[in-house]
Amino acid sequence: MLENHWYILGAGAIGSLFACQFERANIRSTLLIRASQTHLKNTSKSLDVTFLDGSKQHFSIQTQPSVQASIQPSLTPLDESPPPTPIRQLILTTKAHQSQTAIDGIQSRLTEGAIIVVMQNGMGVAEQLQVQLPQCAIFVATTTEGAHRPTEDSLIHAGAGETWIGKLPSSNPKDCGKEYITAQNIVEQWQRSALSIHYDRNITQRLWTKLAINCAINPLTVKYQCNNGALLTNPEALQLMEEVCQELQNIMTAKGIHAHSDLFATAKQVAKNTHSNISSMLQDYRNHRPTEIHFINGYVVNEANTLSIPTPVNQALTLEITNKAYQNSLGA
Ligand code: KPL
Repeated sequence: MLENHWYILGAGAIGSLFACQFERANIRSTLLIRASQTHLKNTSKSLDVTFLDGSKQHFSIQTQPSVQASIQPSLTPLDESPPPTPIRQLILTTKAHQSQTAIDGIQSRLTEGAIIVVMQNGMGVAEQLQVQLPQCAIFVATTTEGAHRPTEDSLIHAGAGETWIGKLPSSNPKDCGKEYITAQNIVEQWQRSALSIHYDRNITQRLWTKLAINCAINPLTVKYQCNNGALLTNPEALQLMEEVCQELQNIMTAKGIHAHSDLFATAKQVAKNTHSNISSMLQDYRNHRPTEIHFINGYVVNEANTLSIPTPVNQALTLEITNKAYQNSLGA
């Protein structure tokens, strides 16, 4: 039986959207946020949310620091925060490259059998957590909900999407039945919210299709400094997009993962549907933040290497974006 309380680690647009939609559905949520944002006490975060129908609502979401007092050097024993509560159900919505540090901050609060749902762009983190936290049940989710935070205390739910939850193949097949039931329970609970939530028995296929789309769009928007839709009128970008998709298709075929549809056609359709979007990678680049390139194209290159499949285009893009982002960070 699931508890009616989720901790959310990663208070970006998607983490905040889930927290607010959960509150509306009477599912308790606590945002775990950096100490600098919480003044080190359990407190709450104000958010003015604009929903899809244009209606607005003010939320006060419970927050806790995402780093325990014992490993936060600036905290003194005089700190008045209550002892950290155990975490039994967690959604990880940080950027992929922030996951390890974020998890380290709360690891000692995770209970035996804690449920962790990893919901972020890119891949590799859930597999890493399966190894690092064998006592936890790791699930993965992928969402197409569109949300952004124009300011620190406002959130806009800009596009209706769908969220799919599933389990990566288990290293221990005897756990499969139990995990299937837990995944179904998570879906049933989250379906009480206004979000569209589904279970996916073959989530790997969905994750790889999403990965292919991110590989084909995100680095190219940084390379050409353009919005998603502009890639479609740039013949050089389209050529690279097609090659990236072909490399992804080769790896997926070798791994026995069937794409939902033709990857290049899907990537072009997503670029068209999100025409005026500034991709998450270009947003990170423009804000001088680290990009997710190593969990997107870089992850693909590593997987391909283990299968001895050539991925020259993904490799070149990984290198180019890494260098470009580094140069950019020097100018920050
Ligand atoms: O997921 C995205 C991202 O920006 O990370 C896409 C699908 C490219 C939409 O912008």
